[in-house]
Order: sequence, then C-alpha cells, then structure tokens
Amino acid sequence: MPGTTELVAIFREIGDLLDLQGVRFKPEAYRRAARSLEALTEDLAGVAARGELRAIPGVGEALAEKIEEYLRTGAVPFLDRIRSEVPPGLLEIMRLPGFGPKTARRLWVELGIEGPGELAAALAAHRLDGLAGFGPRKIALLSAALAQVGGGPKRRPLVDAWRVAEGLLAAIRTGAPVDRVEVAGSLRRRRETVGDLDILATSTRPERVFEVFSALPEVRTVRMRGPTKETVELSDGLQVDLRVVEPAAFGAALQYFTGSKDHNVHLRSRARDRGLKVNEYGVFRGEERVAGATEDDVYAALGLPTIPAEIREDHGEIEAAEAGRLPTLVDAPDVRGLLHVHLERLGGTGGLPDAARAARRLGFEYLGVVVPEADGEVPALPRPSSGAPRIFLGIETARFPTGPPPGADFWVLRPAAGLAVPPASAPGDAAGPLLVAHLAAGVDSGAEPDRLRPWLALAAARPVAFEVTAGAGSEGLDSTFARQAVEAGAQLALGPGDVPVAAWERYRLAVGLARRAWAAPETVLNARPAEELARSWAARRGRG
Ligand code: DGT
Ligand code: CA
Ligand code: CA
Repeated sequence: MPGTTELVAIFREIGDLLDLQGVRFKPEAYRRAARSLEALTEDLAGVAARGELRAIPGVGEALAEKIEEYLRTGAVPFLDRIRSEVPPGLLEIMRLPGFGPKTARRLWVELGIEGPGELAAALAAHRLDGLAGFGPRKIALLSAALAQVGGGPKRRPLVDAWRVAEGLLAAIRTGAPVDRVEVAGSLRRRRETVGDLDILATSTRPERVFEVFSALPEVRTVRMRGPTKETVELSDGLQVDLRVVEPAAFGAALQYFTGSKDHNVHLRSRARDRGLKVNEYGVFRGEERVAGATEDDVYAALGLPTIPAEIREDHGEIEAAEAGRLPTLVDAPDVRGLLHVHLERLGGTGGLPDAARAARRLGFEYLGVVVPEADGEVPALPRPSSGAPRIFLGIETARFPTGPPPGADFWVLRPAAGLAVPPASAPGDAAGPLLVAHLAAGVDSGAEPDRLRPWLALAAARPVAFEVTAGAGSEGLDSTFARQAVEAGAQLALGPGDVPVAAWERYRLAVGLARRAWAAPETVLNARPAEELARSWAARRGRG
C-alpha cells in the first residue's frame, strides 16, 4: 500500500529524529504506529473516513491528527520541524550500516560530531578510542561504512527537491524585491536526483534579496555571500545557490546554470566554430554581446532552436536541433487523465467524488480507477454514466494476465519481484490492454539493465504501457529506461504515484521525466482522448 508506505517512512523518520534528540518513549510510539500501519490490510483513507483511525493499535490522538493531516495535504509538517532541529549530517551518520539513532546521538552529545566529515576526522584522530561501547571492532566497522558512503552529502530524489524549491521560490517572490525568479540546474532538467538547488533572479537590489533569503526559516547557515551570489545550507542539509543577475544577461545565466555541464561544453565548442563566445553573461562576437536577455536569443545566436531543458544532457539533442529534428515533447497540458488511481488510498474522506473534483480542477477528462484482483471475482465498482471525468476501470494483478480483464477496461500489472517476463513470442495481446506499474520497485535500470531487458523485448512484441511516476528511483522508472522503452515501442502512462489527492499536482514531475525520455505526446497513453482510449481498449478486449 504505497500511499501508506510513504506515511510509514515518515513515522519511522520521526521516530529516529526523536531518538536523536534524546526524547524518551515517543520514538517507540511512532515506530509502533508505523508497524501497525504497515500491517493494515485495509486502506488508511477508508479507516479515516469511518473515524476509526484511533482504533488502530498504537494510534492515539496526536498520531491520528498527523495521519489526517497527511491524507489531506500529502505532508506531515511536524517532520520538517524536527528535521530542522537536528544537524542533517547526523541523519547521514545514523543511516550508516551498523549505526542507529542511539549511536549517532552519543557521537553528537559526547564528541560534538555533527556529520560524516567530522566523524571521519574523529576516527583519523583516534578520538573514539577508549569511548565506552566503541571497541576496536566497532570502530573498524564504522570506518568501513564511512568509506563506503564517501562521507559526502547525498543527492535528493527529484520530488523532495521540487517541494523544497517550490516553497523557496514562493517565499522569494513574495518577500524580496525581485522581478524574475526561476529555478535552474538539475531540478529544471528534472533529473531523477538533485545535488543542490540553483535559483536565478533579477533585481536592482541584490543585497536586499540575499538578506530576505537568508532570513527564511528553512535556511540554516549562510555559507558564502558575494555581490551576485549567495550559497546557503537549508535545515535538511540541502545546499542552495541563489544568483542575482542583470536582466540583459538573464537568459544567458538561465541557459548556463541549467546545464548540464556536458551540454554546455558541446554548445561552447559549437560557438567557437562560429567565431562566437558563450558564457553566463551572453553570447559574444568579440566584445559585442549579440544575445543574453532570453534563452531563445542565446540558442538562436548559435543557429539553434531552443532545446527543452529536460533533454540538455549532450545525448544527441544538439545534433537533433541542428538537423531540425528536435522531437515535440509531451507537456503537462497534453495529459488528459490519470490511469492508476486507487480510490481506497486517495486520502481525504470523499472517495470518488473527491477524486472527480481533483480531476476537474486539474483539467482531466478521465480517471482510471484501479482495484486489486479478487480471486477471479469481478469487483463491484462505481461507474458514473455521465459527467466529467469519465471513469475507466482497471484491475491490478501480480501475474501476467491470460485473458481480458473481467468487467473492466484494462489490466494494471504490478509485477512481483522475480516475475518472469513471458517470451516475446507469447500471444500476449489477447490478454487485453496492459499497463505495467511499479516496475522499478527494487530495480534500478542504471545498475541492473539485465533485469529490465526482457521488458523491452515485451514492449517490442506487444502493446504495453509502462507507468512513470514522480518518484523516480526506488518506486518509479527513471528516464533512461523510459527512453529505451519508448524506442522499443512502449507507451508511457504518467501519474503522480500513489499519493493523496492533494498531491496529484506531482504528475507534472512524471511529465518532466517523460520529457527527459524524449517522449512525444503520441507515446503517452494518458495523453489520448477518452474516446480514443475507450475505442481501442474495447477493440482489444474483443479480440481477447
Ligand atoms: P547537481 O546540482 O549535481 O544535481 O547538478 P547541476 O547540473 O545542477 O550542477 P551544478 O549545481 O553543479 O551547476 C549548475 C549548472 O551550472 C550546471 O548544470 C552547468 C553549470 N556549470 C557549473 N559548473 C560548470 C562548469 O565548470 N562548466 C560548465 N560548462 N558549466 C558549469
Ligand atoms: Ca544544482
Ligand atoms: Ca549549484
């Protein structure tokens, strides 16, 4: 139950943070609640709707309120608050293999160690030797664990970085004297993970912008401040570079700091061939600035159409632009509906009416309501006959279907770990429309290409759609696999992941990942009009 899964992870982290703070009893209460939620066979939103959250073992008043808040908003602000009270490096220490919150807390309280770097220094200086409970064996384990993670700061999942950035941008826009504010860097390219945030602004009063920025509650320390740039560390350890540039150079700066570095290097060599120079201030012919105010101007000065930020990785996009063959990429407004909605996990209390309202708010024409397979029985489902959004029905299964979905429009295959992919020669299409979701659970396409190769063969052999969600990495597909899948002939289905209705806006991140995969609107299943989906699905069910 992944909607619940996120909440379980949140409760576990709260437990750990409270342990780090030396709070007694409460951490175990959060962990106990996390275990109960995990063991829940029924869905959380359903329990909440009946007002029975407090009957879940370990869930008292305070926790019930946090669950309700999560179901309503998709977040638990208490987590952000206590995260800001603990040195972020301590969390990294706590997550080292063989460590836990209690050990991390001792290092903090007894030795003042606040991060992996300091721990490494303390180990090198033998400061742990002789400390009760830190025998030679434990110290050796520590050193090994530390060496493994490199002691450096971790990259964030895209969705986390995006949430933080949205908050910062809004605060800067309302509180600081800025004209334009945009996010650049890997976040703008919608890379699956983000190292640090890069924000660009124009203003006539940069000092004032930096003052406002560094006073934001999220900011923990100012690392560096110059006339045009400030670098800060947020309370969760994320670093942010904020740059203020003049309007005449805004486009050039946006282009430069969006990267990627490889894309920029390629672009610069192209400029040199044309007797031009590109940097973060503009495109220059000798001393003369020939472009800089907008990104369009910068690319035009280099004889290129503007390349979408998501594909600026030097993976052939400059050659494609040169040849006039840049793909038209899918965009958020192309998405006409969501195809993987679990009513029982939606959060809030309203079930289908709530989902329908959210769908209308986001401009969706349809929703694919998905229910788990129930031992061959046809699940009883609401299917409103008129009005928007139109409802399609999906049945979620863990095995490859062998026939059409009984009483429904399509199958959602949620492959169990180790599920063998049928040979490409199997007559799979007779089984009806197939959407493969959660494929990446435990599969990292970068690390394990072999595990995904059979799925590419499947895509080449029969119609299939792979789900791409906002949470690339552990739970969702990354864009590298998505690009291979599209090239193999698969469709993509874009969605927010299994999150409360309030967080459905995150489907936009899935769109970003699809754009990184060079996906055109035609390759996105839920960019098709409802009528067309209905017709093609009915035809394929008929054949089965
Ligand atoms: P990240 O932060 O590791 O997720 O990735 P980026 O791409 O955001 O990298 P970052 O923050 O180091 O720098 C932002 C952009 O600035 C980067 O994508 C390209 C540009 N940039 C930074 N350093 C260099 C450089 O040495 N050469 C070139 N050509 N571009 C650079
Ligand atoms: Ca960055
Ligand atoms: Ca940066």
